[in-house]
Amino acid sequence: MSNKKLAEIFEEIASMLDLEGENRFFEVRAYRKAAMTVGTMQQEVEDIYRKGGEDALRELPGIGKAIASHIAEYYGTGKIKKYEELKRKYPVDFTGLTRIQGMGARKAFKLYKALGVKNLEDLKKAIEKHKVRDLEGFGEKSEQEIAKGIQFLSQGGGRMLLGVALPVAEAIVSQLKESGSVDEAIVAGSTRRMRETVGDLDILVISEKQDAVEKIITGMKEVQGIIARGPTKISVILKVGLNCDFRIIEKKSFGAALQYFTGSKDHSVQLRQIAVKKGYSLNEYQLSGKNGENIASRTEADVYNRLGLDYIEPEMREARGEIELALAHNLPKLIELKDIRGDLHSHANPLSGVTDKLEDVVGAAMKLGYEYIGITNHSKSLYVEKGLNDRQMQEFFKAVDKMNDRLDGKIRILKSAETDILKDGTLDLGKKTLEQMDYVLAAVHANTNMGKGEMTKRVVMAIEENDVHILGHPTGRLINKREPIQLDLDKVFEAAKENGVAMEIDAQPDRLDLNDESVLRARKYGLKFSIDSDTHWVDQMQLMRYGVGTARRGWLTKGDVINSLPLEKLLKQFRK
Ligand code: DGT
Ligand code: CA
Ligand code: CA
Repeated sequence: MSNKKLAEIFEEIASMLDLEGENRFFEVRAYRKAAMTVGTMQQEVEDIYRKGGEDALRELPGIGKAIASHIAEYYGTGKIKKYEELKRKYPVDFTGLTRIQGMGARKAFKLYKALGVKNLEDLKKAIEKHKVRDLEGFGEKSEQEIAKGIQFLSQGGGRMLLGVALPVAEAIVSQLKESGSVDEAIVAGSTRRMRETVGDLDILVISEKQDAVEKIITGMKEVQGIIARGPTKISVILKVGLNCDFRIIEKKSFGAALQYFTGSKDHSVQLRQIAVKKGYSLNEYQLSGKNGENIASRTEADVYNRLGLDYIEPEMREARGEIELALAHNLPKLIELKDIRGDLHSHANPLSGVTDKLEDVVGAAMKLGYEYIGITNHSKSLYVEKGLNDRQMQEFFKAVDKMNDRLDGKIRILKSAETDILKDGTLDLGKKTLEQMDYVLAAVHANTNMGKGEMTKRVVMAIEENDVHILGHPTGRLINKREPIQLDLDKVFEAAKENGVAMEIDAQPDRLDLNDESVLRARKYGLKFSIDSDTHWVDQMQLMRYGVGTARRGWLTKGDVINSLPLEKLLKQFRK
């Protein structure tokens, strides 16, 4: 059984315990953390359990004795008794319903008690009959917002987060490579382009042993079953709920095929038009000359170059003007993961009980070879995150100073905070606290329903009136879950440019905020960016690559990104 299912169960247990009353706070936290750990892990929890038992499970962050025994129970009996018992009392599909923006478990349970709504289908019907607006605590506006939320969900339906899909694709590719029956295997399609969500996986395989390849594919634990097979293509459905197309190709067509199946479709259409103008033709086998002769097919670079273009990185292939730049030999040199020298958004809140300890976060940053790690705990008004007040912040900074002394320059911990931007555009921490920081990261968290004018004023004010250095997750969106706050981004970019404030690209796979299109737009203002993992526990530091992918989709170079600077230069920039 998949990690995802297990994570959903823990998340539901947390929600139901939360409904049981205030005194379950710590239990709720524990199950939430377990859900996060399991839901974002690359390895299968089942494998860990089968190999190392409960002891191995307890080595994982946030998995204590009780939860380890639930996991064992689950893989032993297929059930978790505690979950089943709670579910009898709360027979509601919290997982499905809470995907709607603004719908927490509490609201969902209210709808169940009042209207018998158990799942999304029931809720849709209740809304069509306008039954929700008459409930206490809901009203007409709230009914409309729920309807909007449901629609928003259905538009994104079927596309999976890159952060979930890419690790699966990589696991499949490495099994193919290790099998000995293939010469090459590579991920293509939207996954290779690092699109924030993917419709299906596309994997190219060079092999002359089609039967062997098919056998390997059907034997993989990720694969649920075959949907279709032809002479060069096998389509399967994966257990994660995604389809995967395998294309088996010949070595000599590798470049042409990789170009074709990486897409995007619009990019490839433009490329073919260029071929046609030259009297050539281009398909998934080769670039053909006037007499049908093969003039390029082995590598992608050959194909682009023979058409008179420079090689275009996959992340840029979206028909957004990259073809013109490639023709003019004027493509930007995109930033790479190895250019990142530190992370400027991470959490290590000593009070939260959810985030990892400071020394663990710092240790993980050192393992990645970072020169610096900025710790940005939440500020006080975010009480659900146990945000720190001024005094607690200052105490935390003292602890950071001490640790910096001990570290003796091996890595530098930077003092900061994810300071809440309040409703009126002021910041949630005092001037004295702000002055003690190496830099200030500020972000909107509460009162997110403001209209566009008001919200823009709030954010612009925060940028102009304060010494802010980074605007954190500028739009607040959660992909397929929560719509962005209403913001006139051009006004924000202008103010940010004027005041030297960097825009964040938050690398959490469900955020990717700013998104690729907004990055592309912000880039025109000559703004700087900070690509951050927003780590809540150390495993998440690995998420940086999704932020870099988004930056590359927005055409950013190393020079555009402040956390590619060496420490001294970065600090100098912050002091300006
Ligand atoms: P997705 O799966 O919706 O996230 O997006 P893609 O880009 O992976 O699209 P998909 O899986 O339908 O096709 C994979 C690639 O194959 C696509 O990027 C370009 C190529 N392709 C598919 N259909 C066509 C087509 O009709 N014409 C051309 N030129 N290329 C196509
Ligand atoms: Ca695809
Ligand atoms: Ca496909």
